[in-house]
Amino acid sequence: MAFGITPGTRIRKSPFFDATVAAGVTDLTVYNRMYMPTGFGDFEAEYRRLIETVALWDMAAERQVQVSGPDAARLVQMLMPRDISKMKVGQGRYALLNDVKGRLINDPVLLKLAEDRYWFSIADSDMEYWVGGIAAATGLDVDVSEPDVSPLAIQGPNAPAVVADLFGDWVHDLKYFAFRQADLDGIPLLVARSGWSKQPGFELYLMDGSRGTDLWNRVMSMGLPHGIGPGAPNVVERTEGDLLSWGADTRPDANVFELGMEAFVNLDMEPDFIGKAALRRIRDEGPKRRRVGLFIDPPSLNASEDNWPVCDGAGNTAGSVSIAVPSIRLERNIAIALVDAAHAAVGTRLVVDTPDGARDAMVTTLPFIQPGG
Ligand code: THG
Repeated sequence: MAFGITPGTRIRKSPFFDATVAAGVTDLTVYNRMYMPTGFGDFEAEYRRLIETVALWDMAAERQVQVSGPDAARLVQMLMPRDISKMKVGQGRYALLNDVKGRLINDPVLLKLAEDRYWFSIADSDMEYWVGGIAAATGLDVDVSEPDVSPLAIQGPNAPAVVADLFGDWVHDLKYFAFRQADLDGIPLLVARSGWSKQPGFELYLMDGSRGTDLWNRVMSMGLPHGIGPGAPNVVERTEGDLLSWGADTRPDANVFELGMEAFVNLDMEPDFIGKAALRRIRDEGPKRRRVGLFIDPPSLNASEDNWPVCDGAGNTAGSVSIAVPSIRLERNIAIALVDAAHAAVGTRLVVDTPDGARDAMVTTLPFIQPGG
């Protein structure tokens, strides 16, 4: 299928948009009502760059929702299924946000900028309305807004060397999701150890949207000796490594227990949070579905665009595929699926209804490839 995206003012351009066009972007998706680059014309080369050297990604569509003011920590804790009372300024946390029914509504990274200021760096759903609505309904003394902040990801085994060349050796001491304020020739930014890949990586949170091209070009030129090139979130690498893609791996009614993400939720802590009671019920009853890995029989498939149905051997619906791709490193078809708990045991034989016909499949453990593997 070949088609374009009709441009228009409803879709916002990233501060890095012009730079990615100059770098030869060929594919874009729409994410948080912004264009987001997904390819530069050679998928295999972009994958190799991420696994073997280093790639530069425009992640500005991971928009920031800022919570500031005297009650900021109280509001964040109401939303957040982990205890934030011990979180220090300069730390980040993976944040699985739930609604009152226990449905997972976003999976941002939470950054603590100050005792009274936090950012949620959000996935693809409208969190400013959610957070702002809760703030208004509770009457807490906070302001909820979108700051001028745009993440730029540097991902791959050579990412630490590139970021150290740019900022100094202190970057090696940053713990995962931790960040520090810095600047590059007067470009204000945060340096964070994070990014949506299983490779070593950093993100630069640009804090002046007029400097996007400057920052992109500066990182590119410093990265050239390290083999840097343009890239994007990689659907094969993320499937191999099992990074959750909210909206793809989830369903509108899916919860953290079904998704296998309950390690990031603390139902036994003292603070209450939205969804806690519902998630306790789900925990006690046991989740009805499970997110699982599948090996799908050859020949090689194209990446899935739809939730392909999954059936058991007798032809009964068992669930659906979230993403199926041909794994480049494993040289076989791999998939992530959401299936009824009865069909989730490792080794269970299932049938996937692909556009190329029915294919036998087998349930396996996630991730397909361990970090460093
Ligand atoms: N960058 C920024 N914001 C984002 C994303 C990003 N917001 C939305 C989305 N991506 C957030 N989703 C994830 C999911 C997983 C991880 C990071 C962002 C991740 N997880 C590690 C893992 O699974 O190994 C570690 C999790 C942990 O131990 O806490 O890296 O890409 N700015």
